[in-house]
Amino acid sequence: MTIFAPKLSFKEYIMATNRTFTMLKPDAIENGHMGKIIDMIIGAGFEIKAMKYTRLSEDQAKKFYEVHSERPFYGELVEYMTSGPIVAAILEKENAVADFRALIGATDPAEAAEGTIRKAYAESKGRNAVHGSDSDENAEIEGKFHFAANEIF
Ligand code: IDP
Ligand code: MG
Repeated sequence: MTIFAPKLSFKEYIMATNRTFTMLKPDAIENGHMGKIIDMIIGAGFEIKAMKYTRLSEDQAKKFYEVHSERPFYGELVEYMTSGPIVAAILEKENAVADFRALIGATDPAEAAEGTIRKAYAESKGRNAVHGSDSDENAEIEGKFHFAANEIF
């Protein structure tokens, strides 16, 4: 990756590398873990730049997980992600994407390390409590998918 990536100003580039996007998924809300998970996120040094309690429409969930549309679990994933409210948030911290993926742990809670959010709160590989962007590019796309410019601080 080049420092001065096309279409990004230097300021935007710096911002992008320090931000990630998360969702507390329907199982986390349903199981009463919202407050504890937000507490873990803040305790790990992430600053909340945008946050909303909302519910994904079927169209939104399909679009958000479009990259998985050919996978056998896509239908189940869309159904689950629209089954109840979520919390969407943009988080800021140095090295945000990688540090947040470390905080949430492996996709399957059976493989997630001790001390991670998924180890503590995920039910299964599908119902795994929390989403975390996998790259700076996706963090920006996913953040913009959920928030208007005037909702981001
Ligand atoms: P990630 O959330 O750790 O990045 P991905 O492989 O990108 O994991 O999958 C996206 C989401 O799809 C997972 O968080 C999980 O909710 C769901 N998912 C992934 N693999 C499976 C599976 O094998 N069965 C059911 N759901 C799955
Ligand atoms: Mg992923």
